[in-house]
Amino acid sequence: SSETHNYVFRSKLPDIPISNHLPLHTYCFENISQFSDRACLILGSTNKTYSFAETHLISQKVAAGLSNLGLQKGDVIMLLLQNCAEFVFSFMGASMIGAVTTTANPFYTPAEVFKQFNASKAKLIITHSQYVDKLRDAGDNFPKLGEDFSLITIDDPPENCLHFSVLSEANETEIPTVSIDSNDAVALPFSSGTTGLPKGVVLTHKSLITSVAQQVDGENPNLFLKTEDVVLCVLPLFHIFSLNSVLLCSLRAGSGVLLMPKFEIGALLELIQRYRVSVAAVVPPLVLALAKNPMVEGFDLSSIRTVLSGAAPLGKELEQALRSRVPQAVFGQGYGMTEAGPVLSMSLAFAKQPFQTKSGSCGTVVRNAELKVIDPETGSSLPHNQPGEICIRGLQIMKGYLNDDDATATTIDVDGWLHTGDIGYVDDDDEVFIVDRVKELIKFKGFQACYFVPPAELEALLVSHPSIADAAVVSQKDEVAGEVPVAFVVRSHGFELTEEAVKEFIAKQVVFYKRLHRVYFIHAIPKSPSGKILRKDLRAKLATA
Ligand code: AYL
Repeated sequence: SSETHNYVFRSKLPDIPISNHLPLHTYCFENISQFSDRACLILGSTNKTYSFAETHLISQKVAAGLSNLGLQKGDVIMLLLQNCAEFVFSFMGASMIGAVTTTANPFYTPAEVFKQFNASKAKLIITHSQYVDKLRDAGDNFPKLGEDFSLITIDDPPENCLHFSVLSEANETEIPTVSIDSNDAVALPFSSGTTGLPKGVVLTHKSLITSVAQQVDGENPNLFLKTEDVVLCVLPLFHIFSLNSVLLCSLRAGSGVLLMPKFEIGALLELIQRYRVSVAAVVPPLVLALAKNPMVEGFDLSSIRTVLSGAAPLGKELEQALRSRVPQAVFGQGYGMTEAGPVLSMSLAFAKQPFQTKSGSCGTVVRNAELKVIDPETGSSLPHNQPGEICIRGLQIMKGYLNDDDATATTIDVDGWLHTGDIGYVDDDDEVFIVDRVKELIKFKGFQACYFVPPAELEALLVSHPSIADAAVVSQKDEVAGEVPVAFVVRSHGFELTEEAVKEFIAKQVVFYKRLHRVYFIHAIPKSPSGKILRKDLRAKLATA
């Protein structure tokens, strides 16, 4: 048609003024005089706590210590840490001298660590002593400890490593004066890379402040956090979900953060009960554990008032199962992407004056931002209820990929819209629903037409089966159809289940082209730390099957 509409979706909350001219640490600690003696960081494993005033002071000491070691504005430090207080001090301390933090998974192999280390040109790695051996003499092609980089450990330092006290015991009055521009980088996470090669995502002071403010600032914050809240931090801080929506949002709002170094269901339940956790940020695999593990019955989870799930699709059945375990809690989703700063939409059920929301929704676009859904073929924007590629625009999105202008240009268009690669729609109540991720769709070539099979839909059906603990669906090459869906299934403990039974269970519920062609039983579904199914690994299994 000759008529061109411009359909742009906005939050139901009004825009607010955002202090995004400040450096990130100034913004995060802006209000601490109101709650300086309250617990800021709570260490689940040792019961130790740091107040807001202590957290601020130690971060300043670390800033001075980094500067003493020669770190300057624009330099990069790498954190290879499980969740711990030193993570927070290092990240905030680096911000204070205008340095940038790149975060990596401590379980990475040396090759993975050094790939990111080289790409980000990091000068320093802060880690635990248990990971030092694998970084030492990793091979001829890798940087050399002492020559190319220094290592700091937060526990007893092995030979040639420094102890974290060189940072945390420095004199805070010796922080150099630096002038920080709001467009300077402060964080350099690497995008999850389940669909391509990992790339550095440049997040500036302005992007992160804007994102945090969109969540927790204003008269009626989208994500209402109180100073009395204890926010669960079991998701890894090296991933942007936890770094932004748990840590930075809690610092800004004055909520306590309960740090857990790793996920273990018994310890998690015990800590929720002991510290009366009130806000829990979770990913679908954690929802699965909380919804299905029989141990949950033995603990008091009545303190939880908010459960925020994000980072991967969550089936309605699983959501329902969790709701019945924590009936007093408000449940909702956030939808984010590292490149988007990260939050695009969040449930308005979490607002101070909450809105009614629907099950399965990923929330409403955050305030001070614009969201549109485009037709992947024509690029034109689509109205309510029509699925297409989700795009987002606002000051929160990344500056770009590190040293990769081509990739940046294909992701952020000339008008400033970031293209997510996710397929979704916005319903009549302005709630966002993710249908699937473009690259994960299975393309089934039928006789009359080409059908797209969303794996997430079949996965949700599979895990609703009482004998199925977890499942993943990927495409397998097929002579006739091009690609067909096949499933990897984890049986619930002690249950018998045949391939035929699983196929029939699905076939009863879906159109012909969504039927499973094969079912493979495995012990666990491979997932990234943020809970995304590693489809590439599963496809690789198929190739060798
Ligand atoms: P990355 N439902 C479905 N898919 C999702 C959702 C969701 N709620 N959230 C994220 N994804 C997928 O970079 C989607 O495909 O960041 C998206 O493109 O590891 C991809 O994950 C991005 O993966 C929050 C809430 C952050 C969520 C996040 C997600 C960060 C994940 C902060 O408050």
